[in-house]
This record gives sequence, structure tokens and C-alpha cells, in this order.
Amino acid sequence: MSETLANLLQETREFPPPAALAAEANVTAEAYAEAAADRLAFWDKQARRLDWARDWDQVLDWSNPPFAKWFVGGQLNVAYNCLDRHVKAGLGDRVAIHWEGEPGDTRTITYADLLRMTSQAANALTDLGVTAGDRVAIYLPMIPEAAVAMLACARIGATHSVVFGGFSVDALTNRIQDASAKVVITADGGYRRGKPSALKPTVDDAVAQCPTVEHVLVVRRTGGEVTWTDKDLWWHDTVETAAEQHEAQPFDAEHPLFILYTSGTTARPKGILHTTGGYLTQVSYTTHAVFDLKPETDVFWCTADIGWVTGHSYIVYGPLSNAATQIMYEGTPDTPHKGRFWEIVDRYRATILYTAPTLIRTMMKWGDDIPAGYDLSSLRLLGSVGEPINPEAWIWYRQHVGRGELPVVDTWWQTETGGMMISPLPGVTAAKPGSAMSPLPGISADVVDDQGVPVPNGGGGYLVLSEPWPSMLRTIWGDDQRFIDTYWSRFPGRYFAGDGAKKDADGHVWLLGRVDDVMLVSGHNISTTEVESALVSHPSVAEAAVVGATDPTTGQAIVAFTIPRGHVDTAGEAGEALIAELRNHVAKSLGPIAKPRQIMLVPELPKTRSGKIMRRLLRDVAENRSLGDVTTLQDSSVMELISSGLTSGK
Ligand code: 6R9
Repeated sequence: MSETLANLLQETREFPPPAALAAEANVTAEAYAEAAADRLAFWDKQARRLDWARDWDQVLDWSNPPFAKWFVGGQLNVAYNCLDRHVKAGLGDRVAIHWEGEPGDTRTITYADLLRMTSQAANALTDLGVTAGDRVAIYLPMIPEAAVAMLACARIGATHSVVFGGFSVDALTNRIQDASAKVVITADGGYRRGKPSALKPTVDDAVAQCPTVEHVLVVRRTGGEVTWTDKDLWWHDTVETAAEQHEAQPFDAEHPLFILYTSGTTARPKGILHTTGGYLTQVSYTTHAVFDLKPETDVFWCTADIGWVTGHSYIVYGPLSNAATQIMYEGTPDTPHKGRFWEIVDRYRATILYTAPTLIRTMMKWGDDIPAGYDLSSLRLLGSVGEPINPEAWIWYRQHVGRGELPVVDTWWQTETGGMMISPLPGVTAAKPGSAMSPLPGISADVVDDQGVPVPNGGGGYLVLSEPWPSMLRTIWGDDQRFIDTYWSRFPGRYFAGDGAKKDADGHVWLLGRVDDVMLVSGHNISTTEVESALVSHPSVAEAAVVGATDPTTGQAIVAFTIPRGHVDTAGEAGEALIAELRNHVAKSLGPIAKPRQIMLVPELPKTRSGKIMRRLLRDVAENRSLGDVTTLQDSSVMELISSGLTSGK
């Protein structure tokens, strides 16, 4: 990665925090100094934001790396920290969740309600024979019961494994089998794109192949027909009739909390294991620090699905442990119209919005007039996660959603890191569009070269995490060796994140995408992210995905799949002219070496359910191969659309 293009660091805009926000910020620059002086004392203090039943004897035990133990000997209950303690503090009437179904039905759930629902579910699971340490698979749409099911597992010490509601029979079967789940919690279906979409048939097919499953709890959401088996129980018969009182027992700080399978774009999915005390400490603290969350007045909205780590950490555990009021939305952003997100922000007076670059770019494509049609004046902070955010998308987000005033926090982290790791602090950092900026207080990250030597400012290489952190994964479920091989062997003693990154002249971190996606063109390492950002900076482009395809002369050649903005004419010669212009535009912004060999204008890009572009599939198209594994693809018709409608140019 040392030979990254020299002239790429050209984004120099800087946006300091609004003075009013900085003056009232939850966390100031002092936090960096405090953590730098004594990292473990810093995390000890953050852990005390939670309620512990037993204090810990040691903050970190790193005597057997890479197997960490945080808050050794401490005991706590995660659900107690998210619910009971708030109700005990007199906050029972505070709204925990403003839920909005896709068809427009709504539910308002207070902390007292959520505690009652969770207690009932905990009692019901216990009655079904679920005990601490058992695994429960959750395959639900974005309905409040998803959060209730997770919290109920946490409450009784069962380990949940949430599987995306869009995953196929095979994906669900593998995940249930890998974790030997005893119970599956699902629904008849959910609403997506304006119609009910069934879930139960997928569960039926999966459970038929999973002998460990004893019971299936089924929430009635759509009222659609379901086939019934002798393992099935209705949620409303079982949970909603259970006792409303449940005494939460404390669990060890290292008790397993959940397994979440990474999307597995290549090999067998990895069951990422997270535990109790360190995980909750870090997600709770980062919610407080990075969103500057003021639970009395803020209305928080994270648009992620609960089946993604972002939904675990920043819908369920982070916001609820901080007694936040939040919005939860079941459906898609364009049902029944393209202003749906802004309508929700407007209706609930959302103050903090946390979403993904893919959505921001989609909103750019749909046009500026759509957000302009709603009152977004309640917003005070914007966040981004999931992929590198192109400077152009960052600026659009701040301009058209954030009135040109609001701070944007670009938060880098992974399923494996559990919580945010690299991000601006909204009251402290002068943010640069496209950069995740600096490791958060208490976090140590660096960019290193092939040999593991930290690169100087201005250099590029691999992102590593150089010290253990509280919400780190503890292992890959059932496969310690794979945990060591995947994350700790490339650079011994340090965690290898698998992302390319660079440090700018000021030492700020810029993420360049997965290292598997870096292209090697005529001996130069070129990051897909940078070519994509160059394309997106052209006024005719809404979104772009870039891959390296084998090329006889240059080793790899750059192939770009580009979605034009709504108003752009791409028919016939206009399309050819646009392609020529875009190739030159990239050459002009990044240098001739980065000029794409080929640009294809496409209507859509293949994405995972969490919005990440599946470049692997595009590489298959670019190299005329048949498609590899598509099980994690959000919408399988997209690939047909791309292959059939290609307008390509050389
Ligand atoms: C939270 C989440 C992790 C991968 C990660 C990186 C990419 C996430 C990012 C980002 C640049 C950001 N990623 N946030 N890249 N800037 N702010 O997304 O977890 O689904 O496990 O994905 O996502 O490539 O390695 P997960």
C-alpha cells in the first residue's frame, strides 16, 4: 500500500463544531487527555456509568492474548441496565420507542411498557426451558418484539443470535446449526416495499433441518396464513399471557451476550461472540459521547436493521442503556413515497439521525427537493456508518439534511469491534468530509505498512487496533483458531481490521475500503473508495462501485459501475459522451493512472442488507464469470438488471 497515489489527499475542507453544541457537549477534549494518561482508569470510569451488582477486581486481564477479559469478577444484568434502573429512577413514563410500521401503523412504548414486555418474554422463555448459556435465534422484522426478544435473552443470560429477516433458508439454517439454537423467535412476516413479506415458511424449512430447535415462537405481524408445526407457539399466547414480574439475575462480566454472524462475502460466516460488561460499557459510552445524547430532550433515530451490528449496538443496547427516546421504523425508505424518512424525522421531531452512506447517496439520487419538502429543523446532529462516506455525500448530507450547520460524525467500526472506534467527537473535532478522523478516547488505532511499521503522516497502509478495547469480540463462536488466524496473525500483537487506510498530513485517518478491494494497476495500489469518490464528485453521478478486473497489460484494470443522477440523459450518444467525460474527470482528479478502463452505467448496485456494495459480484461481471455466492444479496433481481442493461464504454 506504500505506493498509493500521491495526490489523493486533496479534501481540505474542515467543519468545526457549532459553538452552542461545543459549549454544552457531553464530552470535551479532556477525555482524550484523560484516556491517554491512563487508558484502563478511563474505561474503569466509563464502566461506572452502568449499574453493577458486583464490582470488578481487575479492569483488563490480557495475560492470554488475544483472549481478553474485561472487568474481571464484575457482575451485572444488561436488561436491568437498559430498563429496570430507568424505571426505578422514575423514568417509567418516558417513551423508549416511537415505532412506525411500514403501512403507517404506530406504537408508543414507554420504559415501563418495555420492562413489562421484556419480563413477560423472559418468563416465557424460562418456561420453555431456556436457561443461561442457551442460544436463541431471532429472525424478525423491525418490530418492537425484536428488541424485546433480545433484551429478554440478555435478561436470562441466554445468548441471542439475530439473523437478518431477509436471509435465505440456507443462511438461516447454517446460523441456527452453528450456534445449536434451542429456540427460534420469528413472525408470520413483516412489511417491505408496500406488501407483507412472509418469514415463517423460511423458518419452517430451516427448522426442519435443525434438530436442536425445540420451540418456535411466532409473533403475529401481518396476519398472513401460516403452516403450523408441533414446535410452534404464538407469541401472543405464550409471552403476552406470562407473568409481568421478573427478577433479573446478575451475570459475570464475561458471560456471552450475543453471537452475530458477519455477512460472509467469501467463506463460511463467522459467528462473532460478544460478552456482557465490556460490550455494554463501550456501546453505552460511545452513544453518550459520539451522539452527544441528552436523554431528556433528544429523539434519536438509527435507521439500521436490528439484524446488523449497528442495530444491536445503536438501537438496542447503546440508546436504551442511556434511557434515550428513539424512533424505530419497520420498512423501506421509499414506501409509500421517497420522502418517508424525512416525514418520520418531521413527525417525531428527531434530533439525532444515524444512517449509512448508501442511503445518503440514494437520497442524493432522488433529488434535493425531497428533503426540502419537510421540516427538518429538529435535527441537531448527523451520523454515518457502514462504508467510507464520499466527501460529496458528506457535504450533501450536511447541506440538505443538516441545514449546512450540523456536525456529521463519520463513525468507523465493525461487527467485531462491537462499538464505535474511530470517529469525530461532535463538540470537539473539526471534521473533514470523508475522514473518520481519530480514534475515540480509550481506543488505540494505527495505520501500518506490510511489515507492520506505522506509516508517517501522509502514508497509507493497513488499519490495525493496537490495544484491546472493552467491546472487542472475544472469539469466533466454536473456533478459537480461526479467531487467531483471521485477526491476530497478520500483525502479531495487533488486531488486523481488514481495511485499508491512510493518515493525512495532520495524522487523521481516512478509510479506503476492504483490503481485498484494493486494486493493483501497473504496480500502483489504488483504492476503490478513492475512485468511487472521484466519480461521485461529478454532478451527473449519484453512486459508483469500482472493481479491479484482470487485465493483460496492467495486471488489474479499473472497471466502474456508475448510477447516474435522476435527471441525467444516458440514452445512446449522450450515454457514451457521459462515459468519456467521467473517465476524464477521474483522470483529472486522481491522476491518469486511476482512469477507469471501462465505465458502465447501471440502474442499481448489488448490496448486502446493511447497504454495503458487493464488489465481488461486480468483479464476476467485469471478468465475465458466473456469479458466486449471492445469499447475502439484498435484492437478487439487481444482478439481472445490471447484466441485461449494460451500456459499456471503453
Ligand atoms: C458497523 C459496521 C464493517 C466494515 C468495516 C469497514 C466498513 C464501517 C465505516 C466503514 C469506512 C466508516 N465501515 N463503517 N468504512 N468508514 N465509517 O458496518 O459493521 O457490517 O461488520 O462492517 O464496514 O470496511 O471493516 P460491519
